Amino acid sequence: MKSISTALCCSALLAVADAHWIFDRIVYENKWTQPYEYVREVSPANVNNDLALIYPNTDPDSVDLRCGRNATLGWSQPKTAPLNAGDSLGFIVNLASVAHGRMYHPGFASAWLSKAPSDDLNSYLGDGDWFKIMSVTGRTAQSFNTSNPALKYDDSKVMWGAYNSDSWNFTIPATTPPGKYLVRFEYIFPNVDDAQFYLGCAHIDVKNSGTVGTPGPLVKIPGVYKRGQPDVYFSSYDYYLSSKHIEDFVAPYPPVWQG
Ligand SMILES: *[C@@H]1O[C@H](CO)[C@@H](O)[C@H](O)[C@H]1NC(C)=O
Ligand SMILES: *[C@@H]1O[C@H](CO)[C@@H](O)[C@H](O)[C@H]1NC(C)=O
Ligand SMILES: *[C@@H]1O[C@H](CO)[C@@H](O)[C@H](O)[C@H]1NC(C)=O
Ligand SMILES: [Cu+2]
Repeated sequence: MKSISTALCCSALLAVADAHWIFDRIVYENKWTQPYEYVREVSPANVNNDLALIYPNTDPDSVDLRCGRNATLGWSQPKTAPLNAGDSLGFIVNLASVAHGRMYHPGFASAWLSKAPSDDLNSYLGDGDWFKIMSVTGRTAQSFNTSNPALKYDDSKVMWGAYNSDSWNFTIPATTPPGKYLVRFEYIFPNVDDAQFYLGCAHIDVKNSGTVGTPGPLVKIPGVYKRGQPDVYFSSYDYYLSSKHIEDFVAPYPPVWQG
């Protein structure tokens, strides 16, 4: 009996840990770049196992909510990607995750920008203003193809648009003011108790010789979420099992800047 319950305990624990990931690469000029080439490197969690690197953040008040664990500075000195306002960019799930390089949990994703006060992105703490430039809740044309009849998909999960994708692409708004920015990708696996935040930040240099807008609303990270707020701390199954519809789910504040 004892050995059976031990086996159950540990394989279950492993399955949970397996389900984590980080965003370690960007899609730049339509190509998959290398891990940490443009993305700030993160540090493993202080837990004694191999999957510590991809352990998610569950503390909405932590500075690690900005760019991942120990990544408020660009200590790994990633490259800065020059691009034009209006160009597309993407973030990619790390391959080493046992989640097989995919966003394994049902949930919702977003992308954000914060302009550095100087030209030195590595020293920018990300403690300035942030605005949201993309939000995906339900399925879009970019969501993974579920129509292969040989594969059985869980309807309660595939209704979330970025679920099971290996990457997600978006556009830097056409009227983004020029400058050096942190671009942040966030995937939230909502939970009643401990919502999980999956994060990554890359360094970009936005050129814009055309019309320049006024980004907003502006928020601070951390500060943008409060533990227990109902649009983060809920069960993703609520939108499947109850009369709620995914189309009615409104991602947490702030709304996307329509620049
Ligand atoms: C994002 O763009 C890259 C490069 O074109 C592509 O390989 C990838 O499949 C795209 N991701 C999605 C989810 O469509
Ligand atoms: C955390 O970041 C600092 C730079 O701020 C770096 O020197 C250190 O190696 C990092 N810690 C870990 C555990 O990687
Ligand atoms: C999705 O997959 C189905 C079956 O595998 C295929 O027939 C269809 O063309 C695919 N759709 C897209 C948009 O790739
Ligand atoms: Cu997980």
